[in-house]
This record gives sequence, C-alpha cells and structure tokens, in this order.
Amino acid sequence: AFVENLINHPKFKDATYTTKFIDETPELFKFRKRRDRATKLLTYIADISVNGHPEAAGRPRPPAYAKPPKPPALRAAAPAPGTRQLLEEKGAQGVAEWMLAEKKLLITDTTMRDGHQSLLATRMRAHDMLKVAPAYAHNMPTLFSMECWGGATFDVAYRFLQECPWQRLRMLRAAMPNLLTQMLLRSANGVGYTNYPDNVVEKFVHRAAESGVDVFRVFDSLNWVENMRVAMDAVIESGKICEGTICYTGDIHDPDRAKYDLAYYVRMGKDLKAAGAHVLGLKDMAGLLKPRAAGVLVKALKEEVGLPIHFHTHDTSAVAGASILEAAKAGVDAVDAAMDAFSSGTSQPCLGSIVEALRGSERDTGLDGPAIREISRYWEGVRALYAAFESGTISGASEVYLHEMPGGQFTNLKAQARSLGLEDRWGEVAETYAEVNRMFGDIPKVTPSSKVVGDMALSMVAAGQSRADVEGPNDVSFPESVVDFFRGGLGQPPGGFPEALQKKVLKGEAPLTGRPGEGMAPVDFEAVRAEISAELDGFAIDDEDLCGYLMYPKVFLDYMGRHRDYGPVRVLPTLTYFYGMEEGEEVSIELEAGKTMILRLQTVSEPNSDGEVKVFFELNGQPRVIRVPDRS
Ligand code: BTN
Ligand code: 3PY
Ligand code: ZN
Repeated sequence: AFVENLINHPKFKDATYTTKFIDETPELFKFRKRRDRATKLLTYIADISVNGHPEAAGRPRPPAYAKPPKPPALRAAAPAPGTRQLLEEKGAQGVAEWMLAEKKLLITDTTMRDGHQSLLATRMRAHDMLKVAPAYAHNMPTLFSMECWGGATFDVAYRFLQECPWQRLRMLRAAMPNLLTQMLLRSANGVGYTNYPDNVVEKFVHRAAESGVDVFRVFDSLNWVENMRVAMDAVIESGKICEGTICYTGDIHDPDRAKYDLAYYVRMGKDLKAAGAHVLGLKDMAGLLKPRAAGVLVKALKEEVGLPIHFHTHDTSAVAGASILEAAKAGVDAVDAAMDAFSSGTSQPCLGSIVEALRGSERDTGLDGPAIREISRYWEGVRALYAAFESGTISGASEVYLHEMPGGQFTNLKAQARSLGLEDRWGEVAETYAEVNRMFGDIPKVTPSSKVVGDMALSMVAAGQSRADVEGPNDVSFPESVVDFFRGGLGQPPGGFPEALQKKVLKGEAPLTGRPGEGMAPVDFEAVRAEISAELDGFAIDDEDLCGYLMYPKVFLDYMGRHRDYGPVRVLPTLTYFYGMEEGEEVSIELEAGKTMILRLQTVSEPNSDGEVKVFFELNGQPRVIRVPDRS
C-alpha cells in the first residue's frame, strides 16, 4: 500500500518529489518512512549526545537556566490587515506612495536576519523564529516589515543549521500573513560572495518572490549601479517592492574622504530612482553615519531624489540611536531596528527605545510598548540558547570609525582571526583592515567587498607584511578573493582601481572593465537540474533546490547528504540540536502540526570493540536502541 500510495501521488508523478515532499506529505510514508524519519532523528540526537556538535565544540555552554522560552499570548483573534495587504491591493508603487504620505516613522524589525547575523554569527534557527512569528502578526500588525531572509542567513541555514532556507521563508510567510517580509540581496552576487550569470540572478529573485519575499533590499558591494540593474529589474518584474540601496561609507563631513561626499550619495540616489527603485535604501552597514551627518544626508536625499527613504544602521559605535532620531527629524520614512534583546552593539539600535523616544512626537511610531516588551522577553530567552555563538563584544566601540567593518563581518572576522591564532592581535587586524582599505583605493566595504579587505588584512597580519611590502617589488601571494576583486570580478569600485597594485596582483592579466555578468554564459537550468538529480540518486530537484545549488553547489549537496542521514533536524528544539540529550532527559519534538513525539534518553553504553556505543531511548514509551560511533 505504501508503494502504491506513493507512486500514484500527483507530486510523485510529475517528478517534484524532493526532500521537502517527505516533510510535507508525511501521510504517504506511514509504513516505512515514518519510522525512518524518527530513526534518522534519533540517530542525529544519539550522535550529537555522544560526540557533540562540531559547531558548538569548545564554545561557551548556555547558562544552566537556559530553556526554550514561551512565546507571548496572542492579543487578537486574528492578525489585523497590514502592509502585506497594502502591497496586494495597491502594488509596489502604491506602497511607496503610502510611505511618503505616512507621518509616523515606519519600523522594520531585523531580529530574524541582521540581528542574529550581527550578534550570533547568523546561527538562529527557524524553529525559534516560527514560535514567535504569530505574536508579531497578531500583536504588532502595524510594523512596516520583517527582515527575515537573505544576507548570510541563506548559506548558514544549509551549511551550519542543516535546514532549508526556502522552507524557513515559506513557513515565516505563512505565519505572518499581514506583514511584509523583507530580504537582503547582494545584486549580482545574489546571496553569495561572487557575481553570478544574469539568468541565475533573475531565477533566484523570481523564486524568492514566489516563495514569499515582498521587499527586496538590493545593494551592490561597490555601489556600482550598473551591476544592480539585472536584480532590480527582476524584482520589479515580479511585482514586489524594489528597495534600491546606497551603501554608506566614509564621512560626508570629512574633507579627507571627499570621494564620498553629499553629492556622491545624491547622485547615486537619483541613479537608483532612474533604475526603477520604489524605495531608496540607505544602508549604513558599519554604523558610520554620525547623527549630524544623518540629518544632513536624509534631508538632501528627501529633497533631491523624491523616493521614500528606508534607513538601516548598526549600533557598533553606540550612538546609532541618535542617528536614527536625527534621520527621523529630517523626514526619513522608515528605519530598521532590532527587538530589544537582539539590539545594540554590532546589531541594529533598540526597537523598543526608539518607539518610546518618539512616543507623543510628530513621528510617533504607534507601536505598542507592552507588545514589544513581551516579544523581546521571548527573544531574550532565545538568545541564551545560543551562548556558544556570542561574539563577546560587550561595549560600544568608536574604533568602528577607524576600521569601518560591517556589523555582520565583525563577529566573523574575529572568529577567523581566532582560528589563525591572531585573536590577541585584534588591534593590529583592525589597523591593517583600515590600511588595506586605503591601499585598495578607499572602497565601500560590505559583503563581498568587505571579505576581500578582511582576507587581505588577515593575510598581511599572519605573514607580518606591511603596506610597503605589499606594494613593493617583492613577490606577494594574494588571497583568491583579492585577485578576483582586482580582476574586476565584483565590478568596478568608485573612482576605479589603484593601477600599480592592480598590475602587481594580476601579473599581466588584463582586468575586466565591464559588468562581470555580461561575459558569463547563461546557465542551462534543466541540464544542471538533471546533473544534481543524478548526483542525488534520482531525487527530483525543484526550483528552490536548484537555486540553492546554483548559489552554493557544494554546500547544497552536503546538506542533502546529511538530510538523507539525519532527516528533518529543523524540528528539534535548539538545545537538542546543538547539545543532544543527557541521560534521563525527556524532550517533546513536534514533527509536524499536531504530531509530537516524546523522547527520553535512558542511558548510553560503554563503547564496544568497534568503537560503537548503544544509545537507549524511549520513543513514545517504546524502547529504541541506536548505535553510533564514539568519536568523543
Ligand atoms: C553540520 O553542522 O554539519 C550539520 C549537523 C550535522 C552534524 C553531524 S553530527 C554527526 C556527524 N559528525 C559531524 O562532525 N558532523 C555530522
Ligand atoms: C550581508 O550582505 O549579509 C550584509 O549584512 C551586508 O551588510
Ligand atoms: Zn546590516
């Protein structure tokens, strides 16, 4: 019966059978697969309990009191209509006009994307987001948008969290039907670190729009508008909101950074408007826009561009809240903030405090204080579960004006420095990062250009090289990302490349001067689909999977391999996912809505002569024994 059910199922017949199929149509797997799914999960838990999770090894443990927090009660019978309905009724242009007419300051909550990307190395799992998503929809229906996808979350989901980013998106979309979902898109770099062929960028955008993204914040890591058009056009074509975005660098009031003056940003804003942006994003990825400059810049952009402006910043300096208030005074339309417990430091400024600061003023956000605090308390509990991934940055740091590292890179670069044994030379890494920026001609630093600068800085500190060594006659081995940058693989930086250094890096190779995507052959999607499918023993690959593979081939295939062995580990509570279970511990695991398994770990045997241990479980009262290798 099982086999007949399966082969007659329409999804199986039309070959859309994938890993998601197993998750979404469990009824077909009652005979064999239901047991398989539980066995796979038990195998994962057994392995992690015995051997630990590679990502958590050697990192601080969550405090003893950490336990899965309860989400707030819902304050309404149903989610009130919100910005999402506005988009459906009035279209993207209609939303932009509404934003311009709104007096109140509109707020985007970044907790589910940049908040944890900047504080916890992007490690937050969908499990912890989905539990609170209904509270956002019911209790905060007047938020402008929820930033919850893109940036680094895409590859980290596959790579480190063993979950499908697309499924995360679809589930969040369904749980917050009244709020605009927002993603961060690196233009021609998609959600990766290098330029992709045009048809890959287009396919990715169309797929993301269909799977649930409403607002696309589109930026280019070198502020090169030419390199943004393919992505922007795809967003516009899909009927979603195109937030064409300026990356802010330098200091408009510093005469030594004259390349990035007010006129530069106004020009770029006008170019983005001409390219079709519905909204102008002002992305201050490192938190360099000082309060006075924020007022001046927003005022100029408002007057001269005429699009609604959406301001994004990071609180690394600890004065970003002031920049937001100045921007609000100067007429900015929307701002990003992270829910209190995920705010400040390298993350966004504190959402609840911005709301309170503006209460009763002309720019009153209208958001509910108690609702915010309840949700933040939930997030506080979630944050404790991820103690292993805290960056350890506990104070404001004016040093950010020196190195100009993006908030999302800071924690990563520190971890990279640590892994190279350079942690105690962080000051030197920061100084060198700034020196590399000058040496490369003073460029915007944001993924992936920030990675180029970071790779070079680490390589110089590790090798003990100075700028003079790098620029001098001696042979230097440059990191691959640096070579690609000077080759023009990320596009053209403002003011061009420093020629002498470019010659040295490229060793006579001629650089690209055009748009990298122009010279790339389009990908034959059906051929790639067939290739992946063959690699995965005939699994049918849908468009989401295909897009995952196109962005990150190896990461995607590794994910699929682990999925085959361990099943849908996304359903595990976070502590179980990272730490497994202790003897005598009981957890309840919701496999799908209404279907929960109660799992108890009884005991673990001594290893046998093959180095295997037996892990004794009780699954819904029935004994189960799982054997795993002991590598501990
Ligand atoms: C990952 O981070 O790779 C996803 C989780 C899968 C980890 C499993 S646990 C058993 C086995 N041992 C490892 O070192 N990785 C896999
Ligand atoms: C990303 O591209 O992931 C960023 O957050 C850039 O700021
Ligand atoms: Zn950011």
